Amino acid sequence: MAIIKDIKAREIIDSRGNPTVECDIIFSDNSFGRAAVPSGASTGKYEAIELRDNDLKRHRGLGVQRAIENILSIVKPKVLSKEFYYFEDFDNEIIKIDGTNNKSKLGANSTLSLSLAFIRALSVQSEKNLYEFLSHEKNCILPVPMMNIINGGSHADNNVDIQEFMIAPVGAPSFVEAIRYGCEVFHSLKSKLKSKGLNTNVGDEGGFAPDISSSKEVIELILESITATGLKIDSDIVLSLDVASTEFFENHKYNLLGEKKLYTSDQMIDYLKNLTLSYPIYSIEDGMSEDDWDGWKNLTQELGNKIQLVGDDLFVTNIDRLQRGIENNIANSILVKVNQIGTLTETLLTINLAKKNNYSCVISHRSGETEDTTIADLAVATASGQIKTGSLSRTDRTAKYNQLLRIEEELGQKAEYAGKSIIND
Ligand code: 2PG
Ligand code: MG
Repeated sequence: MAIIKDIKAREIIDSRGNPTVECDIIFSDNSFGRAAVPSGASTGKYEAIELRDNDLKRHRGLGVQRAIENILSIVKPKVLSKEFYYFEDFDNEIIKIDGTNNKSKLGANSTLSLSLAFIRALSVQSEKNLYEFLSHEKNCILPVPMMNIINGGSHADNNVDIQEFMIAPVGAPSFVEAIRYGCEVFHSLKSKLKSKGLNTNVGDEGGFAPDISSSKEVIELILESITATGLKIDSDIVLSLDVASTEFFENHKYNLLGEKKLYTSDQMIDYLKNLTLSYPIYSIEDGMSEDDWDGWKNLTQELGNKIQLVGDDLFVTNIDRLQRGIENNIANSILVKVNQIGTLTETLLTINLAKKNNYSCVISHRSGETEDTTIADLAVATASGQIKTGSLSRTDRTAKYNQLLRIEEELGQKAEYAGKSIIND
């Protein structure tokens, strides 16, 4: 049982130099939990509301002092000294205080920081690691990392249309080896880019961000880099994409500026289908836009039994949107981002619905991140089998991979790497 003795909240800085919310919760027995909130760039329009101050005199309007004030003046007086048995009780109290269906009163940045700080304090109180405390699974599954080694779209200042080109080391025997595969390919790719006179600076998620207008060319380069390390395409590493197509969906057309192509929904599906026929791509996220349900339906009919089709902007970790997807046979996988919905409890309900309906779950970071590693524990606790948390550079990304390395070490023989089990065949 938890009684909250104190709550603190502060403005900290995320990986893009923007303010975000950090919250501390202290129980009467001094158990302490701290959590910080991430922030997206290619946000879906159906996400819970991230409250910003819009005061142009501070942080270009991006300050989060109002969200912090909501924690301290609205939530704190209502939860202080109250008894909570389960974290769901605490989250439901916050959901009730907010009272809206998109967290627009308190801000999802304030509700999430409270929710995650609370669960952290609870796990400390029970003297368990977070993944252990949260887990109801028999198996301790370490997720396959989808490592985003080329950044494009709204995460980089280049002309690459597709937002994320990721490698997934499904053939590695363990998580630690999966990370080694990723690092070796990352460095191999860097040398390749250098040798071609291409830029090796990195984008928001720590992947390289060269100017290469053709997606096929990007993929070829990644495949060459894999081969150069001695690792095998397909048996060791497969590819995954986050097209983030909502970002370039205008007037019912997909406007690929880098490729200089303006596609209808059907043409976009053909384009994606061609990529999957030519390359070892096992997963495509947001191949279609958040409002193009017909396009999504056709894409699922065309590719849904061959590859994983992940809904990010489409589902926004929202149980109602996922339910609509399930009823209409749309997509077969969901991207899970805690800040899209604003509490851990709601996130877990969405994951449960996905699992019950054989939709896979990919636990995900945001492009704006902090040193908070909660999603690493969440991926193991839910046995989701997949995580995407950026490239093999930048501490905001590697912090999550490093946490998973620690978890694997601690689990020892009990740890099972998801590996090829995630591939749809
Ligand atoms: C995505 C995410 C994370 P953002 O689209 O999947 O990679 O990007 O956080 O900018 O929405
Ligand atoms: Mg996405």
